[in-house]
This record gives sequence, C-alpha cells and structure tokens, in this order.
Amino acid sequence: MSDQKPKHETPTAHTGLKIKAPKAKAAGIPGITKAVGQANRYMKTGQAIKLSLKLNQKGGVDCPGCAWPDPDDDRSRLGEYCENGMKAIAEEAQKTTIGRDFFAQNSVAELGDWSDFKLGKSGRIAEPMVLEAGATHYTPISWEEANTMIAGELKALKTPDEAVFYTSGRTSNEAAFMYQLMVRAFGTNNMPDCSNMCHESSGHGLNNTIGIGKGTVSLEDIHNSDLLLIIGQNPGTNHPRMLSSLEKCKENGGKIITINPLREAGLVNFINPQRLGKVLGGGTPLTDLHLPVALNGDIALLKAIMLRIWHQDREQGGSILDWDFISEQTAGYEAFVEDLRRQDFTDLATASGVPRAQILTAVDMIRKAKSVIVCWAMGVTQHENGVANVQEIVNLLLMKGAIGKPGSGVCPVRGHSNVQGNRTVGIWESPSDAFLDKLATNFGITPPRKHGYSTVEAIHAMNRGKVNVFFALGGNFLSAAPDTAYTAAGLERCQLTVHVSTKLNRSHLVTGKRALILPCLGRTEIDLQDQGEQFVTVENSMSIVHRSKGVLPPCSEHLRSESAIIGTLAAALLGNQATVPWQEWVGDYDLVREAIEKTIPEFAGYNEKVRHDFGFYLANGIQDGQFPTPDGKAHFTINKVPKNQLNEGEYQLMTIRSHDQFNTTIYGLDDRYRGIKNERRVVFMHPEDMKTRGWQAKQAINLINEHGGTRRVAESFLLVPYDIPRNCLAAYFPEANVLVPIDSFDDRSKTPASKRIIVRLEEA
Ligand SMILES: Nc1nc2c(c(=O)[nH]1)N[C@H]1C(S)=C(S)[C@@H](COP(=O)(O)OP(=O)(O)OC[C@H]3O[C@@H](n4cnc5c(=O)[nH]c(N)nc54)[C@H](O)[C@@H]3O)O[C@H]1N2
Ligand SMILES: Nc1nc2c(c(=O)[nH]1)N[C@H]1C(S)=C(S)[C@@H](COP(=O)(O)OP(=O)(O)OC[C@H]3O[C@@H](n4cnc5c(=O)[nH]c(N)nc54)[C@H](O)[C@@H]3O)O[C@H]1N2
Ligand SMILES: [Mo]
Repeated sequence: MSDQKPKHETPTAHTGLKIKAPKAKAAGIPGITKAVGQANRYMKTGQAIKLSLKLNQKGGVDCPGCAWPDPDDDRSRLGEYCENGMKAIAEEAQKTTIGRDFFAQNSVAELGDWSDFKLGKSGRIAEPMVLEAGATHYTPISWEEANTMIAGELKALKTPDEAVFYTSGRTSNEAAFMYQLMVRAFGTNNMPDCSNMCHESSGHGLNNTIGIGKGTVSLEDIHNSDLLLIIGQNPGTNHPRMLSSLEKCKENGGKIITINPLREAGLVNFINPQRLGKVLGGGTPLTDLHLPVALNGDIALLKAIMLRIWHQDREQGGSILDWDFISEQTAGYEAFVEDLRRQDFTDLATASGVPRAQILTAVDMIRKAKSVIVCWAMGVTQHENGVANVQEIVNLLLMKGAIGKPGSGVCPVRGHSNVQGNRTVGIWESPSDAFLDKLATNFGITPPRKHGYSTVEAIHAMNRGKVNVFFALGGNFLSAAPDTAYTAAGLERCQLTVHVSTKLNRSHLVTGKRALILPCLGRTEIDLQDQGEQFVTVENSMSIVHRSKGVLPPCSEHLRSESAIIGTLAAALLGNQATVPWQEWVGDYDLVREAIEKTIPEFAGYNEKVRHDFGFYLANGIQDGQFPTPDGKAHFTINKVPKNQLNEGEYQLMTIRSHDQFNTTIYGLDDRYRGIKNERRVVFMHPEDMKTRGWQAKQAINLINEHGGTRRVAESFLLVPYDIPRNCLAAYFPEANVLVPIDSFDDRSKTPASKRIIVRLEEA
C-alpha cells in the first residue's frame, strides 16, 4: 500500500549508484549496442528492424525524439537514426499493453509509489479509462461516453476561460490545427504548451530583434559555416544526429566553440556509428575551444567577447565588424555600444567564470571567422534572463553581420519533434489578431481576443480556483511543470482532468475530481481512416515541413489517432457552431491541410509540396536584406548583466537531462557519458565544494529552496563529485522539479528558470 509520500513526487528509494569516469567520446559501438539492446528488450524483433529501416527516411516515420532535421540527400542506409532515436521508438512501440486488468489490479495510490521508470515501462495504454469521483481505480469507458463527459463538463463551465488546453510538442500539424480551432470555437485562448517551458525565450528574443521567432539556418549552412558556437546545449544526448552535422562542418574546415558549465562528452569527440572508418579510427574531435561558463554567466561572457571585439575593431581601423551590414540593415547600434563601452572587461570575465585567456582565444576565433552560427538550447532559455540571453546572442551576430547570409545565423535547436510546427499552426496562448481574423472568416467562428494562460499562469489560475477542466493533448504536465507540489494542488482543484496519451505517467495519478485517459496512436503506427491510410506532417528545427507515416499495426484496436480524438470531441462539443466538417476532416487529413493552407499563406500548395521526398521549407522571413520587423531592420538591444548573487551556504542548481530519458519518460537509469550507472537521484558537485562541507561521494543530501517564503525540499540525492564550476550543482529533471519555484521565470517569456535554482544543502 501507499507510504506517506505524496503521489506527485517521485519515490526517494535508491537503485544502486555506481560512479565511473565521465566519457570523452560520444556514440560509436556502445551507442549502437545500447540502441539494439533497447529495441530487443522492449519491442518485437521484426518490428524493431522494420522501424529502424523506415526511421527518418523519405516518406517514413519521423523520429518522435528530437527536432533535428534530416539531411536532404545522403541519408545513411543504416537508417538515419541514433541511439536515442531508437530508444524513443522502442519506448513507443512496446510489446506490452495495459488496459482494464492492469488498472483493476493497481490502484491510483499504489501506482503513485512506482518510479517514473516503472510507470513508463508498464506498456502502452490500450483502451480509454476513467477515474470516477471518489474511485480508487481507473475503470474502462467507451469513447462515446468519454466525449459526452468532456463536452458536458465544458458546457457546464461559467465561462470557456475556466478550461485549459495543454499541448506537448509531439502532436502533428493536422491534430494541432484541429485542436486550436476547436478550443477557439469553444471560446478560449487558454492554450499553454511545452514551449512555454522550453524555447519560449528564443521566440521572444528573436522576434524582438530580427522579427522572426525561429532559426534562420539550414543544414547546408551548418555544414559550411566557418565557426559554430554551441551554447547551453548537450547534443550528444539530446540531438545526437546533430553530431553528424558538426562532423561535416569540421571536415569542411569549420571550428567549434562550446559554452557550457559541463564538458559534455558528445561535444568533445564523436564517433559516428554510421561510418565504419570513424568507429574504428577513434572518431572526430569536435570542440576546438570549451568555455566552462558559470551557471547563467553567458551574458557576462558574451559581453566580454563583444567588448574585446569592439576594441579590436577600433584599433584595426574598422576591419572586424561588418559596417555595411550594421549601417544598412540594423538599428540601435549606437545605444548598444554606448552601454557596452561602460562595461569593464575584468568584471565581465570574473562574472562569467571563464579564464581570461580562454575568452581571448574565443575572441580571436570569432574575429577571424567569415561566417558564424550560434546554436543553443535550454542552458540559454531556462533562465530569469532567458530572453536577454537570446538577445545578446543576436547582438554578437549582428556585430559580425552574421545573419541572413550563407553559413551564418541563429539556430535555436528545438526539443520535441513537432513543437515548432505546433506553434506555426496556431498552438499559442497569445495568437495574433491577424491569425484569429482568418479563423473567423474561414470557419465561421468568433474567436476570443483575450490572450490565454501560459503554463505558469495556468498553474496559478488552477490554484486560485479559476480552472475546472484541464485537457492535455500529450505530455506529462504534472512532472514537466515547475513547483511540483503547487502544480499538483492546482490539478487536484479541477473538476475534470483529461489526458490524451500513449503511455502511463504521473499526470494520470494526480487528478481532478474525475479523470480520463484517452489512448492514442503513436507516430510509428498505421493511421487508417475512412479515406485510407493517412500520413501526418511535422516541422523540424529548420522550418522544413515533411510527412510522417506509421508502419506498425496499432498496439490495440481501441486506439484513435489524435486527429480523430479531437475531431469527434469537437463534433460532440460544438455541433454546428462552426462551419467545420469535423468528421470529413478525420476521414481525410488532406482536407485539414487544405484548411491550414487557407489560413496560413506560407503553406501554399501544402498537399502537393509535402508529397515531395523532402517536404518543403517554410519561408524564413529575411528577404533582400529586409528583416520582417516594423522598420525592416534587425535590432541591437541592451541587456543587463545578471547579478547571480549567492548568500553564504547557497548554491545554484541546474536541472538537466540524463542520457537515458526523453523529458519525463525514463528509458533507463544510466547517464553513460557522465559516468553514472543505475541511479537518477544524484546531484553533481565540485570536489572542492564537497571537501569544504566534509562530504563524500554517494553521501545522501537534501536540497532545499525557499524562494518566496515557501519551503521546497528534494530529499535524498546522492553526491557525485564532478567537473562543474564552483558553487554550481546539477540534478535531473523531473526529480528535481519539486525545487523549481513557480515564480522564478523570465518576465517576458514566462519560461521557468529551471537552469538556475537557488538551494541550500543538508545531510539527509
Ligand atoms: N534523448 C533525448 N532527446 C531530447 C530530449 C530528452 O529528454 N532526451 N528532450 C528534448 C527537448 S523537449 C529539448 S528542449 C531538448 C533539450 O536539449 P538540451 O538543452 O541539450 O537539454 P538539457 O539537458 O536541458 O541541457 C542543457 C545544457 O545546458 C547546460 N547549461 C545549464 N545551465 C547553463 C547555463 O547557464 N549556461 C550555459 N551556457 N549552459 C548551461 C547544461 O550543462 C546542459 O549541457 O532536447 C530534446 N531532445
Ligand atoms: N526542471 C525542468 N523542467 C523542465 C525542463 C527542464 O529542463 N528542467 N524542460 C522543459 C521542457 S524543454 C519541455 S519541452 C517540457 C516537456 O513537457 P511535456 O511535453 O509535457 O513532457 P514529456 O515528458 O515529453 O511527455 C511525455 C508523455 O507524453 C505522452 N506521449 C508520448 N508520445 C505521445 C504521442 O505521440 N501522442 C500523445 N498524445 N502523447 C504522447 C506519453 O504519455 C508520455 O508519458 O518539460 C519542461 N520541464
Ligand atoms: Mo523542450
């Protein structure tokens, strides 16, 4: 039976930590072995082979892992997959399924004691389930009854704004478009999404400066750039296929600078498992220069670099900065330099935590480079100054004239495989009026104009009793969101919580008065509708829209596609309130794509173009030197250097991903590259900091955060001595999410600051 632990928390039991030396090389034979092992263990053999051959091939299955694009031409014959891509599909295409028997045997309270790993490995959810008010167990429910329940609760709300509709970024363009249309026809913009916790700061920072919220480069640019800066990103684990692109850049003579508190293995040396010569030969060294920045020291570092470059440009008669570009295509340079000149190089260097000599080497490399791309991910965005971080990156590129030219530009590397596409087709709590006008004209609806709740705002609203229905199209809101206890309390105040899911997760266990689990097809599965087998479309990090078509038979006959789930619910909820033939759309996704094309001009020729082998690029907005900003210019901005103060006994903690997880889905208990075996409740700490406290490796400690007067405790994490800057700590997401204060986020993007949490430590 259940212990005293609240079921929103991950169990504290340890699993047998072994600490080894961190790896200096990524992938290679161990990568292949692990991938095959994972596939064999959890999938039927024939299916594993079939899938690996179809993964990321033209017209095949888009890997449900990360959003790194596929090469246009030479896709590897072994399949353009990676170790973690194989784990992602092995996780989705599991042999076992769970349904009424499983839920009859295991009460919600008992499941609360299971680890996230065990919950996920229980199998694919095979039929719709309901948790009735006061019930201890989920029981089966028909699709029709489920729809009636949801429509009934929604119609009974005092206002549509009492409902919140979350999206996780795996959803296809088709399902996402139908979903946002249903939600707006119903009458609210309360559409928080995983992007709110992820790249929202990139969207804001880029929109404010260059007028386009996405990346501006193609794979071709990456391959041919003189210099790549990779900031706050761990591609060896989270975007492994990116390493092949980095390898190509190196082979073409490019250089790489990495900026990261950790020396991540994948960034140091890469053994391409798909090229035999490299596997035998020891691999390609990737990073030329690693800058071990302190947590949130990036603005100080970038400013130090820019200040030096500016001085050198002056000394060398203006030969370093791109003066034509600055004068013709940018605005705000004078004010920006005015501010930059007031900074002191030594202060900036100290605040960055990077030794002066290394900063000067970086300056040298950037000065010489004719083209520069900056790639980044969560180490940049998940800070209270996440938007400012992105804007400083833009400042550096603008000084060099390195945006909108071959081999140059911005590359925010997205997370979920279709998070970018979801936003493009309208999943957003702050839609533009122009977009809403189109919905009104095309579909006869009266969309609400008031902007809705972002993730953080939705959690507050739930806790204030302003939300009664929470609906999630994918994801694991409870565990992914900040401040787990507070988020749990919010969800528990709802009348009804609904999850469209493939796999069991903790969000199914912390529910409103009633709860539903609606099981859907995964991307690997055949999607058969009235008009035959359907494919869906997705957009990757480089704005390429392409097809994804499942190849495996669905794991249960009761599953519905996400589009079908939304379409039938919309029909039940809206009747003929909107001029949308929901049932026909469900039968033929070409019709949904026609509706998207009618609404968003960039999709002109959608159905035809997406049937081409590689899909098509959505226009990136910079044309003939004009940026899509109101004045046609790219804007320099002024951003403050964060203070990052710590009081006596305080540390700054980042929450990161291990090599064996996809967000809250736990593939395994190792973090191979960082030398961790068989444990997730670990905290990385500098050996000298451990010595100061008189602590040993593997000793258990509690982490405590007291932001805003609330005490948050993460109990019993085992210490791992690690090469991490002093006073900085790292622990895994989602175990450490109990510590992320709900009110610590970037003011503009509302992205929780999950890469810098102030904690104190005590012995457990
Ligand atoms: N296998 C796998 N693939 C994934 C995911 C997964 O969980 N597993 N998740 C997907 C998703 S949704 C996303 S958003 C991406 C996430 O991809 P990443 O952003 O690579 O993921 P994180 O583990 O959050 O790593 C952040 C990196 O930032 C560094 N960092 C932390 N704080 C700072 C800082 O202040 N400054 C700098 N410069 N660096 C810092 C950390 O050391 C770490 O290397 O990956 C996607 N792909
Ligand atoms: N502390 C901390 N918190 C973080 C982060 C961090 O770095 N630190 N990262 C943040 C980031 S970058 C992100 S993107 C969010 C992620 O937040 P989410 O997207 O909400 O979380 P996931 O763990 O990706 O969701 C996993 C669940 O999705 C469901 N699922 C999987 N495939 C499908 C599918 O095809 N269809 C449907 N309908 N469901 C499916 C499964 O039931 C699975 O349990 O977390 C954020 N939270
Ligand atoms: Mo993400």
